[in-house]
Amino acid sequence: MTADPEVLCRIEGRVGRITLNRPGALHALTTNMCRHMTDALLAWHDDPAVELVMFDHSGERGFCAGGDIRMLADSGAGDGHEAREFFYIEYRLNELLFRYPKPTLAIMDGITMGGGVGLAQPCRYRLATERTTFAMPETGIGLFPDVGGGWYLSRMPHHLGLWLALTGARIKAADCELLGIATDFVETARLGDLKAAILADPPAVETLLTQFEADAGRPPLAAHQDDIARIFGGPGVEAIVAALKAADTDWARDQLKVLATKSPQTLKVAFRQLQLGAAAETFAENMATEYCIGARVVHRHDFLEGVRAVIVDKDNAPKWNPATLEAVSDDLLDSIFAALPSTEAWTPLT
Ligand code: QUE
Repeated sequence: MTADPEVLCRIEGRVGRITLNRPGALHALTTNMCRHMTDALLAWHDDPAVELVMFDHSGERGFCAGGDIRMLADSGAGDGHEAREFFYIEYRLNELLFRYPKPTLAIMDGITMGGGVGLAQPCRYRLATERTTFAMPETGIGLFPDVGGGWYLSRMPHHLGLWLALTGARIKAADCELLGIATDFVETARLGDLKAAILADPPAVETLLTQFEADAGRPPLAAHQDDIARIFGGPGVEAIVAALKAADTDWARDQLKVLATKSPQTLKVAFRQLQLGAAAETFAENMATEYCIGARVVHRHDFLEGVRAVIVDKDNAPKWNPATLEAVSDDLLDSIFAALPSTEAWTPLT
């Protein structure tokens, strides 16, 4: 380990504790961070000294903003090897967590987006605080809502997961509870005491969460869930846009404005991804599909342009190509979703 590791994996008491430690980049995940977390989880898998795994972050500024997308874009502009390697390792970690045999807990205190969602959602206990901001913002950079989005988002009630995927909406703790994204709400100020209590007595985690649980308040999304259920239950992205136009409400106009800023290609990719994810029989099957998508979209214009506009130049004015939903053909989508040769396909850890 270097003097300042990007992720800290150690045993404290009877808890395997993983602390994201890349505060300068909002703990955005690198390939090496994913490798280290995987190694720790494999080492703890059959170690009786570890009774629970806890994910948290160092510093103040949020749990995890996503992945190292500058690296992904640099790689995608070339041969894409590093980008595919990142997805391969990250998705193996996501899938390992999904079927991990010990209780797992993630503390989503602050920004929890993209790659951070992939760590938190497979955990049994998912804590939100008043500082939690959750989103899958990838349609805004021409990527796609990966790390299991096809599985989790398509299983949320009332098509709310598709709404999250397409709009990239940021939601707070009460909405996270409404959608099942968070299992518990705890005030940030009490997290230190809660963590200490869990580290001291991991089998008591359920009791402790009940003791520390606070009220997240009313979920603002409840006011829109019927509209979302009706409109986002449409048969495709164009149908959803048409239904929003027909709805003729301030809320619907706001959704249209948001969707108009997103990559048309990614909107259609995400729609198909969630359809396939809903039908997937296993999480691993879903991740193999997402890996196909990832291997293709990192090379495409919209991802390179999205990262330029949002992350590099910060002009927030990406020029998408194709520029309209109508111009995103089924042939293009088929090429993005086509199975990889078996020697290149994603497989879960054994
Ligand atoms: C979509 C994304 C990401 C994003 C913004 C999007 C993402 C990501 C970051 C990010 C933010 C702040 C940082 C950083 C990365 O932003 O994945 O290093 O300091 O990691 O619209 O998918």
